[in-house]
Amino acid sequence: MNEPHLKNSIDRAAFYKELDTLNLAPLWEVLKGLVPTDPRPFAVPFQWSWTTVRPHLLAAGAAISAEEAERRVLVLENPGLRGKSQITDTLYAGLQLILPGEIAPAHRHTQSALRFVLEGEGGFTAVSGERTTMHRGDLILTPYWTWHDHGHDGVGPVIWMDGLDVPLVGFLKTGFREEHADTAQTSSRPEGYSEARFGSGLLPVGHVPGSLTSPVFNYPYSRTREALHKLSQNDEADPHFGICLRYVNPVNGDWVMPTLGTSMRLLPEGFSTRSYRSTDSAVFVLMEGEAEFTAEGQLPVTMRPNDIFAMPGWSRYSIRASKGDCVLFSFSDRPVHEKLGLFREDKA
Ligand code: GTQ
Repeated sequence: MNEPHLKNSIDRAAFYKELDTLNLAPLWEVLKGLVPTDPRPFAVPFQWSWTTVRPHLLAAGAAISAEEAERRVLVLENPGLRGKSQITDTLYAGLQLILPGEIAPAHRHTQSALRFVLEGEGGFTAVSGERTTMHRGDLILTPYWTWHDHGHDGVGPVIWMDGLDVPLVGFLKTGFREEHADTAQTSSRPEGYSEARFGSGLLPVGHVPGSLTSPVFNYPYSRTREALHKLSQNDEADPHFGICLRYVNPVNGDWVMPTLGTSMRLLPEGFSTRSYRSTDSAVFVLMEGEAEFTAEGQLPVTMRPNDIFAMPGWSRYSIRASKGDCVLFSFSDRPVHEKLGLFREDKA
């Protein structure tokens, strides 16, 4: 063989083949892709319409029980990531259905999960021995490695969106899961205990956090909504975010979970946000009003209540409150970007 230091003097194809047999590869063939000039998500901006999806979720209720399924969920699969159970390059989201009398059995896993409630009354989640009742618009947390089961004491279907950091935990190969010995946990504390202890602007003196997740595990919509409306009577809407509040871990002021950040915004009727992009990818759920989402390279789409929109990282978008005051929930992987010094935003 020729001496490799004599540049361009050897047959490159044969050389690469020889490298390949040794589990070696030339960086210069892939460098620009490995270290891109800017982020290139596989995910595309995409909307799921509630009126289209809901009947199929109810059909899943006829196809399988919550107990057999363990979690009866239709995964929201981004068209750019089919077959991977991902709504964006870093996030998982699904729509979960529970019917009266059913139990989604207790388990725990290292993935962090949030529930954003969309429909129904009487559903509940139990986390670490405490139940919380679900109402539309509530944000409920199941911190990593905590036992949780879901149930339903009321009538009619209960539906919520699950948001998890499954792709992130999968990439890090840090996924663990256990099934609980009992289908449902027994309550060890009364409902409302965590709210009294951590969610009333008060903290127990000497509290030592046992987790990176907020100990407030239900952030009720009634309070979030009231806060936004009160602010909207006084404050100017931010040009990029409108009236926007993030959910906070009262123990440390951080986002509610180490990997997932959540916020709720109000856009007054007719308000248009200025064009924005950031490195984190996000999932939006419209709560009230109607909004027109315009994402880079796409025609505007109309979002109606309970519609869901996936926004890949570093994609430009703007949002217009096209009918009524618009209330919009979102979650994203921003806390991870911030902790790693990778968060960037670009405000036009
Ligand atoms: O409710 O625990 O959508 O473990 C995916 C995985 C929901 C849950 C999902 C889960 C759950």
